[in-house]
Amino acid sequence: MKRRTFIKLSAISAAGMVLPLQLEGQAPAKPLLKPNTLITPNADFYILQIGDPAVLDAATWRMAITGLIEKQMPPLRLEDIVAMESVEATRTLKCIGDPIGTEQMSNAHWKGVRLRDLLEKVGPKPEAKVVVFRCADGYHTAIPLEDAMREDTLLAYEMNGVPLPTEHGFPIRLLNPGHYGTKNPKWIVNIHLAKAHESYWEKRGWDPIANVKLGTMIGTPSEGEKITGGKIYTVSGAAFDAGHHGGIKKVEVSVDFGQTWQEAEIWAKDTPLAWVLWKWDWQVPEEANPVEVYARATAHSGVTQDEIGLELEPVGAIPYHMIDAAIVEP
Ligand SMILES: Nc1nc2c(c(=O)[nH]1)N[C@H]1C(S)=C(S)[C@@H](COP(=O)(O)O)O[C@H]1N2
Ligand SMILES: [Mo]
Repeated sequence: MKRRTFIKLSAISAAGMVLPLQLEGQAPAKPLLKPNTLITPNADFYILQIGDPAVLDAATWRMAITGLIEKQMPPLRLEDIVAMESVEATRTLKCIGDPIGTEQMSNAHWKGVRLRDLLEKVGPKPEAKVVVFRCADGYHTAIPLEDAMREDTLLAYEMNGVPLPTEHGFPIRLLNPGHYGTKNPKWIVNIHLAKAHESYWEKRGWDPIANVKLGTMIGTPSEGEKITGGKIYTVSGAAFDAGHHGGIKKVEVSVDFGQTWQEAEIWAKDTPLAWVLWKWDWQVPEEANPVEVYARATAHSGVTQDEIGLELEPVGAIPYHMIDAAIVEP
């Protein structure tokens, strides 16, 4: 943009007119919305595990299905899985240990196979109650057989159009809808059917069910951000219920300590198994002041996020996200 044009637009903006955001400044240093894409690029997707990522070789990797099964099958190779009927889905992952509103939530487009298609080949015995996943890094976790047989429980081998990156579980990880990251094991080397199993994190006190709780994160503003008074500022973020309450119906923002709430615009969404992205244009008051920005989600079932409270560890947080920021003079 020519400098003269820029000055002119800035002047209009300072007078309080609503300008398209992209015209407000030259090459803004940070995105105006956060998240700013429905699909998180692989390079930005959060990464979390108990140790170092396991580095596996597709040529030698094998995954055996063992335990309470009717029919033995030779350990599977990656090409056996890729040869099966594939499914694609957009899915959000969120960490159970995520303090309210931090960065440990991302969304990708995945390709894989239905876990149940594999389990049907071996035939779980009637006494099998859980499916245990053993991973190359020593991690292990179990899910109820009932969940494993759901149509949308997937073993993924692609993430955003490329083979699963090493950090995200190459060659195979589980995508277990409705459940926190703990129940989405990476680098799987064995699927074992059993009567019961105590998983890695359960041994350390975390919720064995790990159902994702209704939640919202505020991406902009960030903690401590200085917001210019007298202008439009776009408050933005993501909300997710993992399908437990029918998906996100609306997101509201408060900049007056929760006295009044303004409905945000949901500008990107997929199925309830993916987050929704929202934004709200705030006409920031002129006067310099500290400000708190809150955001809360309401799901289609009618449930709304609670007022600020304690984090409900170890079952995952539900109280709404709150950002401390400051309005500063232009
Ligand atoms: N093998 C293995 N899988 C794992 C973990 C792990 O430590 N080892 N951590 C889990 C946790 S706690 C989370 S939040 C997600 C994170 O997945 P990501 O790194 O692809 O975002 O992986 C899950 N799967
Ligand atoms: Mo996690």
